[in-house]
Amino acid sequence: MVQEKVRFQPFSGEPVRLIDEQGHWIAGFEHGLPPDLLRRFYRDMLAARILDEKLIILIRTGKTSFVAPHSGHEGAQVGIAHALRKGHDWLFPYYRDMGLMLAMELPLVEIFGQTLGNAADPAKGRQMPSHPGSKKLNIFSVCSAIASHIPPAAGAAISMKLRRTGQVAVCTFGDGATSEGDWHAGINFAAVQGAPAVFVCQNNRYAISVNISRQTASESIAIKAHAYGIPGYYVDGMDVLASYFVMQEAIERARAGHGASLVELVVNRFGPHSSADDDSRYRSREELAAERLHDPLVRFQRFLEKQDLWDANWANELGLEISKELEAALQEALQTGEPDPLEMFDDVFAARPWHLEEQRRLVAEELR
Ligand SMILES: Cc1ncc(C[n+]2csc(CCOP(=O)(O)OP(=O)(O)O)c2C)c(N)n1
Repeated sequence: MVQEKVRFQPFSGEPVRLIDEQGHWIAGFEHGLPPDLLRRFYRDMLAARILDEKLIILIRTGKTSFVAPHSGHEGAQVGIAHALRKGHDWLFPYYRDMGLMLAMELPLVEIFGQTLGNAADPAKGRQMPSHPGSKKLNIFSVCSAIASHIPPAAGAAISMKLRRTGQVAVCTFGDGATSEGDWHAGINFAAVQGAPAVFVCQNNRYAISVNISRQTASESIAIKAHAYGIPGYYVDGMDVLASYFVMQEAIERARAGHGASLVELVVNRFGPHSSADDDSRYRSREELAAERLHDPLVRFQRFLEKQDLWDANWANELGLEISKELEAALQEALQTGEPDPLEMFDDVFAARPWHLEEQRRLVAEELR
């Protein structure tokens, strides 16, 4: 039950911030991260931003039916991805996590296949867009019903503890999820069982049009952890290194046998809730413009610049390289074509029951 470093105190009044708006490192410890890793964080954040723009184009050109923009969440999502052990720990994500999927190295063709709902989609087009998952990478398939993935994440963590697998279950969600019964039941269960789970709220202060002030009377989301007897970390999620280091501490704390925790990463949602939303009806353009001044990418760029790890030429080249990679993956996914409609009868039951067999026969006849 040994945990190496304890750097962060739960329930801080101010959010944990390690890089200020001007890009200065303001923590009381050395980050000790190699230049390659720092640049990798930047690459993943930039790729997430470019992916977001590309997904919006897919909506506008009618190639997909749903997108939940993640711009503004890049620092939080890249921090989470690099803090867990990829392919070993389990991730229980939510629909705004496409930047997280990218940083988790979910293959780009799968990301686009899932978005298009075509034959490149491991779920064979049977999920809603922006609802990926990966058996190979231990990524639980996104659930549309808000917070319904919290109890399964708690259950997985309890199983990891009983089986002593050394894994951790990391579960992400928005502030709106914290008003669901599943959220409280799941966190309470994981907490009382001392399970290795980290529950991560990407608090963008909106649940579609509902502002956080109408969501909860608590002074923060993190403070709710008090009620379950676990630590609650309050973090500036626009700071990729604060997100990374706090997540790493919470994950390694869980892995060392000290139980669950709650991490609140405070972020901004730069886009509308989804492609089906017009946020100008409930959020002033002035408010949005003010939020955009606190761009997580710009802050991290300033930090890198101070260490001679960033220049405009390098960043432009990187942007072009990422755009090309994304376009190539999109074209590859597009070429796989539509999934076979008969596949909708597969994978639910080990042996197909008679009534599905009958329906499958009728559909096959219709298709002929
Ligand atoms: C149980 C349930 N109720 C309502 C909805 C409709 N719905 C979809 S997204 C959403 C807002 C969730 O907001 P939040 O959890 O803050 O995450 P964000 O979208 O802001 O990242 C709602 C109410 C749903 N999917 N499931």
